Amino acid sequence: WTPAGDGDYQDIRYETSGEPHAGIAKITINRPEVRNAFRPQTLMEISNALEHAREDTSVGVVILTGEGPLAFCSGGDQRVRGDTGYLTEPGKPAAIGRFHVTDLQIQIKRLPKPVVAMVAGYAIGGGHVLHLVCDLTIAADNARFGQTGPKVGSWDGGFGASLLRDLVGPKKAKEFWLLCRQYDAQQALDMGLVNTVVPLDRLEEETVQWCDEMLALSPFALRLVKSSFNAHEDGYSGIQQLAHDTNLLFYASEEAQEGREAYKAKRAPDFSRFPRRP
Ligand code: 2NE
Repeated sequence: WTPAGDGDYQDIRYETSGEPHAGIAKITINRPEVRNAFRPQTLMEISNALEHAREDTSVGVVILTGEGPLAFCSGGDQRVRGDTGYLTEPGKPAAIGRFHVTDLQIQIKRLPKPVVAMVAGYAIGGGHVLHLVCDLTIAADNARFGQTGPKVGSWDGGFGASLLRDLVGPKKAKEFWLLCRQYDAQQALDMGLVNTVVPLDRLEEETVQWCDEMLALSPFALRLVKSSFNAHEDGYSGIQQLAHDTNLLFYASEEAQEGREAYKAKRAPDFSRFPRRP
């Protein structure tokens, strides 16, 4: 793994893979002293790294993970939780809170490349929702999953409810939120919450193998697969994404180019040579 991106991250590491596994970007939440809880800075850095991964045409798949074997992510850092959201400058009396994680969840879902959650240890609270919004989850056998919101006076009624419900069904999803229990890796696999469970010492090897398999496939087909799922889940915004993804392909056609060339040449477009497909 080679450091990449802006390079001056405080809360994360952003790295890209080399041969023979080139094409993978890895974002690691690096706050193991708080079980990789996120503060606004963490989320802004992940967002920045995702933007790098998106723009980097050598990257085909992104891994999101947490530093160390104890936690993927334990959600919002409760030490910087203010009365109006999470604070960027917790010491300041006039600090205004926000939920930066909302934008990040959407960014992960919209990223036109697969994002794989590589989970060792706890994926809890907002950290659990982060794995939900990833496209795939590879869990180590020590992984533990759960929501804690109602214990700490919070909840995520967006993706934390809807995606969880899609994955495990409404009764089980409500159990997560109404009881705040934790579930081990095997239970998570049995309920369809994760894609596979592997021994902790094989977690990265297995995740990289899954990434390599995706990297061998058509990148544009993967992009459309991802946006097809969003079209179903995200209403008009999801349809918009899929529509513009297909527009990318249409722009490459002579038919679309005839419209552009005619406009630039200030002449009427001639679409007569293009078939009206059955
Ligand atoms: C994750 C869990 C289950 C781990 O337990 P354990 O026993 O392995 O570790 P421990 O001792 O609890 O934690 C180690 C250190 O990390 C800190 C702890 O306070 C402790 O610090 P020290 O005592 O060593 O100083 N730590 C862990 N999680 C933290 C957190 N989220 N914020 C700040 N410090 C944290 C266990 O630690 C746990 O249950 N953690 C809390 C999980 C939680 O409730 N997260 C917030 C949910 S709300 C949320 O994420 C959210 C939302 O609902 C809506 C929008 C945005 C965010």
